[in-house]
Formats: sequence, C-alpha cells, structure tokens
Amino acid sequence: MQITKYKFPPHGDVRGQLVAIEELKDIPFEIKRVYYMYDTSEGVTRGKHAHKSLQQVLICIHGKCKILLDDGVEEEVVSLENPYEGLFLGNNIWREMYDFSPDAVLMVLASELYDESDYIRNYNEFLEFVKNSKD
Ligand code: T46
Repeated sequence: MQITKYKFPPHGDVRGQLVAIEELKDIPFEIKRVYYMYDTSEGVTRGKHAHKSLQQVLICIHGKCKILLDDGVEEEVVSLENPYEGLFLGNNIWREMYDFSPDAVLMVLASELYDESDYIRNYNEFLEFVKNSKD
C-alpha cells in the first residue's frame, strides 16, 4: 500500500513555529471542511469505517496517535506525532485511529462536506466495495 505523508515546512523564527497549508498546493484537494478531535478517552479506537469518495489529510497538531490503514489487502500503521506532518487518506481505505495521548488533538482537512451516505461502516461491505471498484 502506498502511504503518502506530507512534511509541511514550519516557518520558524525566534517567536516559534507556524505551519501554513494551502489547498491544491500543499495538499491535492480543495478544503471544504475542517474538523478535529480532542479529549479522546483512554483506550478508545475511533474511525472503523471507509469512505466512498472523500479525501482527507490527518494532522496530529498536538500530542500523538496512531492510524491503521487497510486497503482490503494489506494493513499499515502510521504514527502521527508532529504538528508539521500530514497523512493523506484517500477513499477506499478502512481507517482506525487509536493510541491517542491524553493531550492529542487530531485535525482533519477534508475534500467534501459531511455526508453520512459516503461512509462504509461495515467491514464486509468495505471489502465488497473495494472488490467492485477494481472490476
Ligand atoms: C474519518 C475519521 C478520520 C459531524 O457532524 N460532522 C463532521 O464533519 C464529522 C466528521 C462528524 N460529525 C458527527 C457525526 C457523529 O455524530 O460527529 C460525530 C462523530 O463522528 P464519527 O463517529 O464519524 O467520528 P470518527 O472519529 O469515528 O471519524 C472521523 C470522520 O467521521 C471520518 O470521516 O475519516 O474521523
């Protein structure tokens, strides 16, 4: 599975760091939505779904967490622990977010507005969807 991880250059000076992300330049889509999760309870796994068409970039802007990506054939685990790193998550990828540190803030840049009909929440349906997408 190809994993795309971005390293956004921090504009650092004596005052500290600043990261800027521009749509279609630093990431490959127009940003229609931004959301973030924080105060994640210990031991929790979030996600456990895939998307039919949504593209996203995940950035752990504080603390750390792990992301499991599953394309229906293989699995990879990516650690996010730097505020200047982004993980691209395309459609057709089952994702699970876990091992959140208590101070973790996971921010997500998304290519589309929220649409429940884009979610695949059942793993067997996901496998079927991936299989049909390849036909
Ligand atoms: C994804 C992973 C990485 C909204 O009302 N608007 C939104 O834009 C989002 C993302 C969620 N919600 C509501 C829907 C649920 O009642 O917030 C609640 C929690 O959402 P969900 O259980 O889907 O959250 P996660 O952390 O399991 O998944 C989220 C995204 O939903 C998903 O697209 O790829 O983060």
